[in-house]
Amino acid sequence: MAFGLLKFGLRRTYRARGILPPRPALKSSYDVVIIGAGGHGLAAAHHLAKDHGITEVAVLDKGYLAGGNTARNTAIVRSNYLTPEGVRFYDEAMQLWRGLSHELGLNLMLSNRGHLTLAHSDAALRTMRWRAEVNKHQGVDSELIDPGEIRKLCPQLDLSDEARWPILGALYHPPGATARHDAVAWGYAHEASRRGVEIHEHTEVTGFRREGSRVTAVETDRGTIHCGRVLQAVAGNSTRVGDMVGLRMPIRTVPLQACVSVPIMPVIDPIIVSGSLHTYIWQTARGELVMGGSADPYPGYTTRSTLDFKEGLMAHAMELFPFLGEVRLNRQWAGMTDMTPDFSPIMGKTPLDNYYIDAGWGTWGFKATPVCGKRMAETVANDRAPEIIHAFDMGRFARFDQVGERGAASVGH
Ligand code: PYC
Repeated sequence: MAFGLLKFGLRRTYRARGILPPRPALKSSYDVVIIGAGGHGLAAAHHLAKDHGITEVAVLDKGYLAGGNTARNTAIVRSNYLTPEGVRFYDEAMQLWRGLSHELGLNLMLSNRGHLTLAHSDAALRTMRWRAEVNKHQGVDSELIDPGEIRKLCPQLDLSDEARWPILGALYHPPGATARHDAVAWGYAHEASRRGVEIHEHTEVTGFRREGSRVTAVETDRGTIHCGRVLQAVAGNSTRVGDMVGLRMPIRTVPLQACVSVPIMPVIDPIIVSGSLHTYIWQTARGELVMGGSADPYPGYTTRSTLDFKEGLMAHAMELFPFLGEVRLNRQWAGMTDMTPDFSPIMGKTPLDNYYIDAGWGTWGFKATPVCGKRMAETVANDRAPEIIHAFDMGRFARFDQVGERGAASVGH
């Protein structure tokens, strides 16, 4: 048996497809340097090459491919936001998600399971109704449903009147889905590098050279790279890299924790969110329950897990699903979220001539990956932001023209 396996492994007939070619030598100049080899940076690289024919591109990352928030998020995709600008943007993301496995030639296991945001108070019901109306107005499928309909979708929820926070209704968003987050990064990386983009892991940006408002070179721990244009896509480190180039952004970085249970029988079909109870939960195809809640109450760059988070989350999760008292946890982890004052991202051009920004994603960077990649590539290629991201420009804070999305959050901040 062992010999047979070895023979099979050494045979060239079934060679495993590597995601990336071996790392090339770092060149002294590129047309575009992308800082950050997470989902967004890789998606932008893919679209620069595929849609705009720009392939002299280096994607740099101080760590390994998708080792930041791309691998740490909880893989939920949805478009049931609160503002027309947000709904339109995430709806384009949902359209792209639907064709993405095909586009990248990799099964991203997009699983359309529906998304329920529970309301436990009249004020929450009002917000859900508001969201449903904005969603419908933008052509997005969302509606307010009552406890009877919630029971049909998720009979395991405690819908009794005796619950400490009885469930009064929910915003139901049938397109809500999950996707395999690591595969998203691998797919984009493979497609981008197949077209000539270079991906340089373990290459840390240490500074920039500027001539006036133009960035002429990116300094790294592997040498200086002269650049035509630079795109920054470093979720969780946006202000640190921004400071190096001289860009100040109204961003506060906060750890966000999550955890996963041991696999159990299939019990929960939709994604369940309770903003008031700071809890969300869904079940993977393997049977694990993926759970999360509030961002940590203090800013910081740590990705350590805390007992405090686990205790708080579990107390609330058991109010929704009392059977969780019998379920063991398997793993707990954290990512870093860049919060803006209005809970919307910052995308587009910057006061620097050739430096573009993709930042401030808070708790929803993963779901925006395909649309952000496509639209940021367009911005970099044309030196002009497309209409769909105009509302998210950096200048909105100075104009007092914010895009308030706090009411659409699944996790408390
Ligand atoms: O916005 O759906 C969401 C979400 C879940 C976890 C973090 N963000």
